[in-house]
Amino acid sequence: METVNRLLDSIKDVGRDAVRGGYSRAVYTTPELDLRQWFIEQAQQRGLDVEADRNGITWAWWGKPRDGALVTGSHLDSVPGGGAFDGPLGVASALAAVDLLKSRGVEPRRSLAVTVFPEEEGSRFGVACLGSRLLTGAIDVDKARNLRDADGNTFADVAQANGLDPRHVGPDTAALARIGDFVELHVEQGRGLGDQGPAIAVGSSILGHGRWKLSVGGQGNHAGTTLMADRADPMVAAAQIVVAVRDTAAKQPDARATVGRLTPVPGGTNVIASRVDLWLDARHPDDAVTAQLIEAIYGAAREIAAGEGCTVSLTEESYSNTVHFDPALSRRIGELLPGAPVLATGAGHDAGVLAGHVPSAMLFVRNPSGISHSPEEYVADEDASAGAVALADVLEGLL
Ligand code: HGY
Ligand code: MN
Ligand code: MN
Repeated sequence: METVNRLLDSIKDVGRDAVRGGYSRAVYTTPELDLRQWFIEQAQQRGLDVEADRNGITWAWWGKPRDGALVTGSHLDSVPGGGAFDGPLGVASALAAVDLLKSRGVEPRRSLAVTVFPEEEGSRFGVACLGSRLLTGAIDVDKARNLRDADGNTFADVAQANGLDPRHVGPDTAALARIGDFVELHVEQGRGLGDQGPAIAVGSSILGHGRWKLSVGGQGNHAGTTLMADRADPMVAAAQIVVAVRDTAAKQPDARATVGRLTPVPGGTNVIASRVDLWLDARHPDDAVTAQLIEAIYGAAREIAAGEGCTVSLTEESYSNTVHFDPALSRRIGELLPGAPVLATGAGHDAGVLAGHVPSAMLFVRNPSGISHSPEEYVADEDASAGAVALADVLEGLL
């Protein structure tokens, strides 16, 4: 079995979710911490010097940590019930690529680092790419410190419990200066590569995307003693809002809008909820269109809520503009991977956050069904191997 597949196989039981299926590896939970330890051991076995920075980003160095290094990596955290490849494929491929470069006798002319970014999915604290946003200053540090998980734990407390000093998280110009070029390999989350032909594509851009929280307020009450005519049920309003989200986005070509998470409060079977929180993920290539989409959705939500005797509020939780990867770097990568198609992606990545600060690029590896953020996400062994070789070729060409 090729190295990259062997590496993925060695973590295949970490964080399995027996209820949802797939993997649940939220940042700073046991499965994700176990994967960090796995990464550190694998990197050290390759003679890489491992360090964690003040934002919890792990760097494994081949050569001295210095400015202008070539950096590659991805993330190890997952969405709830996620697939085996979203994140870990990029990390395992980077480790396998280091093996290939060493077996080729490559003597890097500049340092190379393999990095693991924490909380890329935003599954625990609600903001995607939290690690790279902190590194680049793309998130207000106080806002970050006060982000809370579902149990009410703040990011500051959880980070502190895991060895970080919350007073020191935030923009890190010294660490950022060490990134001369950043290349992230990732499973394709779509079917651009299809079933035939090249298994590896070069990324061109990332769709602008954001997350908003809608809170629908109603009158909590007893499910048995409250007549239907006497209700202000936020669950009924929320259900209509979910459909309105779909209907509004469906009218806007190329828009995507999803309500993937909905939490009734208090959430009892025999209780009319007093509040329903729902989270909206909306995306479009044109950031102005996304803004109009949110306006339209919020307008519809206000009308629906009023019709149900309820209220509704909307709060933006995070937003990332559409990003185009570095043209020169992407062109160079295209030369190193002749025939590789160029694909845009609708998924966010740390490479997208970094792209505003350092030359960044991405490689995508074929996922036959295109399904992701699901246990059905899949990469064939031979395509994963091809991805590791492609990454090694790119790194060799850039070193
Ligand atoms: O949500 C995204 O696009 C990414 O998978 N974090
Ligand atoms: Mn990912
Ligand atoms: Mn993802």
